[in-house]
Amino acid sequence: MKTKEINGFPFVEYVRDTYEPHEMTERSETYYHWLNNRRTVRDFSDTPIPKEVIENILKSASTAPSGAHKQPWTFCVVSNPEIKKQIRIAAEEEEKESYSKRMSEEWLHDLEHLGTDWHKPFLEIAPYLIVVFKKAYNINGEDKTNNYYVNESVGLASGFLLTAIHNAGLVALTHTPSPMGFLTKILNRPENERPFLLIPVGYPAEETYVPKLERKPLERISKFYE
Ligand code: IYR
Repeated sequence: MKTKEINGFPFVEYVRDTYEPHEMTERSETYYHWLNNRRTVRDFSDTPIPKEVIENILKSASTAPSGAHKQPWTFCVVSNPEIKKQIRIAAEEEEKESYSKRMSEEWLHDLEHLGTDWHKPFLEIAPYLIVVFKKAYNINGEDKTNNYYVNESVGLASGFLLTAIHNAGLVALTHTPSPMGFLTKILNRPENERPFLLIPVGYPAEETYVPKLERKPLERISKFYE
């Protein structure tokens, strides 16, 4: 491995996989078709998953770029049935309140086609709950240090997490019970961490249906300036 110093810091030579244009086209198309099969799933099987798979998925998520390479995230992995139950009870309490009082008519209307409601049985059924926390700042003993672009960074890591889950042949739900403060309490997280997403992971239930969705075509999601 070739190395050198830049401004007194160690750098390593970046070694790339590169492809001819035709191969690049084929690979990018194959990847798109593979990724287009990812779906958010709400019905999980309780079939166990090797812990090592979850560990690899987390390592993949943590390869995401982050502001100043601070990696401002903690992935809490819950498989303990008692803790899952506590999370379900607390989430359903908040969701009941949201669906009946806090969400607007327009919001409820926008969700109708997804078939969601306040019941969250998947929080106990899925073998793993990955609770993503963002670190607003770092605590090192008495010292506090900054993180940068925290939402962007943790959003990117969560995206990497979802593709890693898809690659393992598993499914996930990006769940956002609101407000999420109960996760800080139940998981006993420090004051610098804020809950970001709650992601049940597992195999899909034996017979699983997902909403029939259309994805926006390229023309509606992009504009080329040539
Ligand atoms: N957090 C609620 C409601 C909900 C909100 C959106 I925006 C969704 O895309 C789906 C659900 C819930 O998880 O049910």
